[in-house]
Amino acid sequence: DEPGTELAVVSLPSYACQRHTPLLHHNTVLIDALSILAENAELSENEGRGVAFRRAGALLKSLPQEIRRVEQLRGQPCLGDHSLRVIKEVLEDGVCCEVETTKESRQFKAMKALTGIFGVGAKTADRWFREGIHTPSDLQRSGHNLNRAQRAGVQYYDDLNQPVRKAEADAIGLIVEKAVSEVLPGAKITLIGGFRRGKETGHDVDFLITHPEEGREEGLMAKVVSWLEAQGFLLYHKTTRNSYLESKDGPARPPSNMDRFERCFSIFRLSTENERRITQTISAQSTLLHSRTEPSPQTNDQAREESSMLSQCSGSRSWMAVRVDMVVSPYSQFAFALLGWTGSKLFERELRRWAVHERAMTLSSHTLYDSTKRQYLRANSEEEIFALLGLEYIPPCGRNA
Ligand code: 8DG
Ligand code: MN
Ligand code: MN
Repeated sequence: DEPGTELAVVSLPSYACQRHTPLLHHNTVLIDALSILAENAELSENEGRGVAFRRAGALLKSLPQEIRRVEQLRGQPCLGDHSLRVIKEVLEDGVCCEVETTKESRQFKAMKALTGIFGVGAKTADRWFREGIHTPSDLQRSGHNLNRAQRAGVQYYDDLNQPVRKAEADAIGLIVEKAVSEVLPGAKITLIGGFRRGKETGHDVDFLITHPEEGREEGLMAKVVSWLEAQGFLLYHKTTRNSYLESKDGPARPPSNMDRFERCFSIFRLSTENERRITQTISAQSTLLHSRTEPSPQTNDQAREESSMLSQCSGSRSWMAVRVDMVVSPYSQFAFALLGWTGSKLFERELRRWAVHERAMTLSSHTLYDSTKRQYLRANSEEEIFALLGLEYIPPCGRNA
């Protein structure tokens, strides 16, 4: 044995929000195996099982060293019998039978391909799978009626299944910044989601928008979307208005984990030419905000035509479709929205679980409610929210659970 491999690792705290989970870690092979089983559970709508595998994976991501023997994990939380069995098998045999079988299964492959279509969730994909539809092409041939989101999802399938790179996220950031400053001077945008956690690629780009004067942000999303649409930047968008003020069940308890901000799920048309120019502009430390070099307006129909033409003669693409999420928050809720939308999804879930079980508090992307004091707690920064929860501050790069 190499020296050091038998060293017991200090036992880590069990909630992911109590520890740092870096982007780069030491147990990729084990985590990949557990992620397959988590994904399969999620696609089978077995949420509890999915979370168990995700928690086990996140624990391994937090470990400061590579695990060589399962005994090194003795005393660690979050590792159930099933996860330990998988880990042991991978360490001893290089692969885990259950993981390999899952990866190769027709159902798993089909469910992944179908839920890879924007607008298609596990329920719909499962129904289609039972009808013998296994791929997006099967779906197109089936003649099923698709909703607007799903039609866009099929149309831009290839682009949307390419990882979005940081440079592209930055290019879109400048476009959104321009849109926001045009329709409401003084409004601010923040890059959230995976890119804020330091990821170099993502499945989409997420932005949070606010204005320092409370109330000025009302109706902002519709204006931003109109501006973007008029400039030809949007291939698809669905805007949901703020339902926070109308809620009857109290702000700390929105239905499920969905929040009630004004938001927009969209697909951007990012000109690759534009991206190159913008990236150059960023490196030159200047800003696009005052230049007059937007791409010429183009209608959705033109874009669509171009898309189908280009898919026939690939290699000469001048633009790409990119998923973009935008959320607008009132200034007073900004810190909560920032914390709630930075992720990861598991980190968020762990924060809420910690709040309820360890502090008798309810955390949402709007507020923090203290059930013992029966009052809402205000906060102006993420640091303050961690402090109110009795947690050490974990910066975004440590939230990659
Ligand atoms: P990726 O895109 O890089 O693949 O990963 P990500 O950025 O971490 O995932 P995401 O799916 O874009 O979600 C970003 C964060 O936004 C994540 O922590 C969960 C959060 N989020 C949603 N939908 C909602 C919602 O309806 N309410 C709240 N509060 N948060 C949400 O995705
Ligand atoms: Mn994201
Ligand atoms: Mn998103």
